Amino acid sequence: MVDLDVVVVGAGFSGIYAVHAFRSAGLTVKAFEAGDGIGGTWFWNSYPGARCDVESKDYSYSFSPELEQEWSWSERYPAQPEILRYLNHVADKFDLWPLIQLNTRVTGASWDADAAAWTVTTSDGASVTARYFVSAAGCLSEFNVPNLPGLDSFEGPWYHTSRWPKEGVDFTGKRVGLVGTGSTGIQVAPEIAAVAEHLYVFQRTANFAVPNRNRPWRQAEETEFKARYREYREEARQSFLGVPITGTGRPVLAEPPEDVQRLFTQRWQAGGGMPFLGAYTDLLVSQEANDVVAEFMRDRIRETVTDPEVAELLCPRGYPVGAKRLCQSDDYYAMFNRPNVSLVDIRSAPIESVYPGGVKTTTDSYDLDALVFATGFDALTGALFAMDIRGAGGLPLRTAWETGASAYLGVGTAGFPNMFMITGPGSPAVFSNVVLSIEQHVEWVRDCIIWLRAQGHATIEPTSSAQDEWMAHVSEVANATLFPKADSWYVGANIPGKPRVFTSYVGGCGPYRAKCDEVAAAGYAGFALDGLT
Ligand code: N01
Repeated sequence: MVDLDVVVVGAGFSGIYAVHAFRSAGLTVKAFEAGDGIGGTWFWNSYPGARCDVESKDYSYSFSPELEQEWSWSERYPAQPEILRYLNHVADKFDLWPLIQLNTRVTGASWDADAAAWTVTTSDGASVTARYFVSAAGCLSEFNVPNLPGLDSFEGPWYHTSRWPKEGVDFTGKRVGLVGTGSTGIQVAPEIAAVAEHLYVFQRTANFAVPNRNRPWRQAEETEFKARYREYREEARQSFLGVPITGTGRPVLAEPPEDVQRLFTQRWQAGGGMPFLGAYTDLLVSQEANDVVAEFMRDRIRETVTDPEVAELLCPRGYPVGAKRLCQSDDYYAMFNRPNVSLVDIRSAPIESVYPGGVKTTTDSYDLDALVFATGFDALTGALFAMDIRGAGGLPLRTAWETGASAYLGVGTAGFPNMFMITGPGSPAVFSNVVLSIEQHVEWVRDCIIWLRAQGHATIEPTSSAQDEWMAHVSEVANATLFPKADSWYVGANIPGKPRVFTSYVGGCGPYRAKCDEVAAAGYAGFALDGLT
């Protein structure tokens, strides 16, 4: 006797929609969530300044026209507290709370071939069995703190942005060190600088950031937009990024330079990263084209930051724009004009150690009262490896993916029957408006389970050959772009010892959706059913 049809790991955007979709399809389902609230990324990353870089009208569920009509976003880009309120509203509206167990981490899951079911163990010492095991644990969940000698001896408090104290932190009058200048560091820095006595930004790699131009979402604009929401969502589903973007459709290298400057200036003034990189067709595939946009952006930094030496240090070099996630901020670069902010170059003089009163680099010491790490995540695989997942024959997922993650369409992996991943490796998730990707994955998995039941199949798993073929395609598409060309979490370069593999599908959401639909229409081609190929 199996307890449930489906166990879902996590109650972020993915898990919340998964429990709703599965229950609506008549399946018994339960989600386990480690946090004491729902929201996933938006629950944990409550640091000051946390805000989504996808517009609120896009970064929201599309599955319920009623929900999208009744919910009003207050700003163009939603801040973390508002997204969390939205997700709690969704859970209330669709009565999802009975399906979610909070404060419970999934510690392991193992496949029992005889029972054709998963046994899932949780941090409260309990276990439950289910026909299907669905990880909705997120791509950026396992946070990463650098292994700095002496960190234990630091006398002040230290924080990782992804585990921010819910009661907040008061940096007033404090000397604060911030390590990390990715999307998170760039958001939190101006907030700390506004109150701290002094902020030291320890920069290993300078990052590109475009302005947000965040502003309130006006009532008239909202009403007008909501009148064509359905049409817009359909366009988004078929689009490349999950957000319809209008580009010129032409390569930048074929354009007169003054036209290029005019268009980039317009898009810089309008704000947002996607329209900027989507302006021309070759920006993410040709280094020469990418250099044009990089130089435009470096010019904006030089124009903003008054100290030319600091400006030069802030100018990113050595990797293409977009190969690390393009950051968005209205005030990061200008923050360096404040007298209480110093930029510390830890590329040329790395951090050597932490001492009780501060941080020592190879050339200087910095006395600090508090330290903030915005040092990112063990992305894509970290949350999966944090659970002891064992597939057919007891094979640990860690072993199966020793040389890099591999999954068919990003939803399933060979040797792990009846296990699905929402936004897994090999999917376009992190290169898209992830909410639309999540909906597509969840609906595909839901339809697959319904089909399996209707056809009387007990198990499904990808064949190794279909998986290898898909991952070869993922690599081929990625290698035709500049995306793999930076040391970023996209390739696992931020985690010492992690295999360097680019596992995201950058062929676009629309084509990916079409491929998934084609596989389903062909009776789940590339999957073995009931253990048979
Ligand atoms: O993490 P990151 P993040 N010593 O990995 C540095 C999403 N997100 O949390 O570049 C010194 O990008 C590291 O330096 P380097 C978004 O998808 C979205 O900022 O490796 N420094 C880098 O500067 C994003 O991409 C939003 O040389 C060390 C930083 O820490 C993803 O989350 C907001 C170090 C890590 O940058 C992750 O962003 C926030 C070390 N040992 C996040 N280790 C929005 O929607 C790492 N670093 C706006």
